[in-house]
Amino acid sequence: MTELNIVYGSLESLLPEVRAYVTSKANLCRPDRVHICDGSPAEFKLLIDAMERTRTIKKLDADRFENCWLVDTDVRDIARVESKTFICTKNVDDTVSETKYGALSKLGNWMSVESMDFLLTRKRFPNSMAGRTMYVIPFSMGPVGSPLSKIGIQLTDSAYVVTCTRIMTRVGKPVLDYLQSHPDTKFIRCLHSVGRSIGMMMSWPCDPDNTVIAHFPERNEICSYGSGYGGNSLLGKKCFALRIASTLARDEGWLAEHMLILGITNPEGKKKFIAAAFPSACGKTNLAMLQPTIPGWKVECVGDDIAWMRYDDEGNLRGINPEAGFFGVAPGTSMKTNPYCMKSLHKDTVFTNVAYTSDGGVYWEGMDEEVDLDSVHVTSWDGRHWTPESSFTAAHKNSRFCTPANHLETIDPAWEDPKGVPIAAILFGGRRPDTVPLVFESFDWTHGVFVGSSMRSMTTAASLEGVVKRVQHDPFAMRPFFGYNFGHYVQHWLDVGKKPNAKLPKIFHVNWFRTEKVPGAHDHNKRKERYLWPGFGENCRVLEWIFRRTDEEDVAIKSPIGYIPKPDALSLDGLHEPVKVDKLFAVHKDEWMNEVGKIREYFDEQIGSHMPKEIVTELDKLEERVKAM
Ligand code: SAT
Ligand code: MN
Repeated sequence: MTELNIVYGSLESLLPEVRAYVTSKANLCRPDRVHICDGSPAEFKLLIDAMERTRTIKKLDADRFENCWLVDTDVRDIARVESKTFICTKNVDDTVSETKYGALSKLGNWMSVESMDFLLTRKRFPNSMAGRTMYVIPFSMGPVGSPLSKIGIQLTDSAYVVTCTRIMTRVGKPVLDYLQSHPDTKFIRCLHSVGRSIGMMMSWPCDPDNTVIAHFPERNEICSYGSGYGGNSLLGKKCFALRIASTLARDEGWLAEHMLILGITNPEGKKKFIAAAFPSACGKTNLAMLQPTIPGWKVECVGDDIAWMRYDDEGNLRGINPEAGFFGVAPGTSMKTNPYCMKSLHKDTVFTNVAYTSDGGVYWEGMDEEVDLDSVHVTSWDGRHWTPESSFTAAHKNSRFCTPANHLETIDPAWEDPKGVPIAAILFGGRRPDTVPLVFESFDWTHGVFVGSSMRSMTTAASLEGVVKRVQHDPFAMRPFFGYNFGHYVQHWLDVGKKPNAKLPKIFHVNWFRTEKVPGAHDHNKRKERYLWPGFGENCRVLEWIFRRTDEEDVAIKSPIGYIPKPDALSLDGLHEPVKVDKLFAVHKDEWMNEVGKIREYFDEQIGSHMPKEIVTELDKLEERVKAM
């Protein structure tokens, strides 16, 4: 064992258990230096210097962008890699279901603890940090000290990861102080290295061929090798706050979900909180920051990606946003679609894989009104000269902004309340061009859990494997994020609903993305479709209906799939263009027979006997109602 070369902070500031973790991993990964993060401005300067030396980072025009930075990654390291993401448990059964046909479900990717340990400690991590600094980041998911929060220690050899983690979580001294005064606190061990091979670029080392992201829920550990991007490397996010946290939540009786939380206030000043689960890159950020178009209503943002929810003593399900920043998809974000967000991106923001303009700004698809393309040159994310006529995109489709939550004008006053906010409604949703109406309400909790279990959505660029467009099953928008067997997860949701004196949120399904064919477009190669609903700020009209339903207002009628708005119950006054309400809410027998078939096939093929009986019964009941149409 060699002496560690500590260049910042001191080992003594760490609890003995943390120190032992740092030492053992440093001995495996062999960094040249160790830096213990305190979260200070001085440290920030060191990180920026380090990234400027490797030409990883570019400063944006300081007149318009205060302390804003641009990073371009290796072209092979641009999204989460689901096929290389594993959950490692003693029993296979704890992670994946055996399906009706005896195969292993694709919901959850299992590898044995022994095989993964061998791979990581013998093949991947030895010497993986040679020549680099190992940063030790003490971080808290959720406000430091909140009973709903959890602590992690991330070790990483990427200054970029430290910089983003400082935005996305609470890091450094307050966390170390908390640990010192609460030495029994359980912490999650998070090891990350960009890898031994430096790839093609000095500015973005990575090892894409050997990337592996492993979770060990039984020992509260995450190990990620080979990628520096997003959910692969910011381990507090999907790895900890969803995969590991979902198993903690199962054991401790709460919920860790892929959900935004927003606060909505009606013109009379009454406020409610809504949580909503959509797959990655389906508009959670836009909904969380929505600017209502109907007068008198206000929407404020608690979080845009992850919700941790737990009952309080009065039986209210209360949620916190465990994160402290937004890691949002850039393309499509504009003054038209998300004005509050756009305004907050001018300070303390790190952009990754967006395009660069010759006047020191940024550009991405959708920003056409913000950037005068006639007066600037645009360099695409991968370094090519770009014009609107180019055959490639300026920004990568999964390019991101990483920005502090407290810069948002509409951040909710209660967003850091350690008690969390009471959740009145839960929304599920996805991108569905057909079949699914704009909104429907489940009949009860069990039916709502069925609705979450049977969600489907169009693939997006948030995953490396999501390039081919198709509708895929994405139960609870958690498909890539389950920390344990999906059948057990559904059972946990049912159990949560059975808690005595629980004030259960109502469960809804929304679909902003239903389309109709444009008349006259017969050419199959150019099948043109148009959205039936304007979306964005106008989605507040749907939220208004949901708000009224949580007050038990008589504004719904029964359909075979759930309650839908009574005719005229959805406020449509002031819409710029008339909408075709009939088409938006149509429930077609043939489409739903097909849907039922797809869901049954999925349940059989992916969940098998692990699916709770109550959920299969819900599917049978749906089929009967649809058949009777
Ligand atoms: O890359 S992340 O996993 O952080 C973002 C997402 O896919 O939702
Ligand atoms: Mn997400």
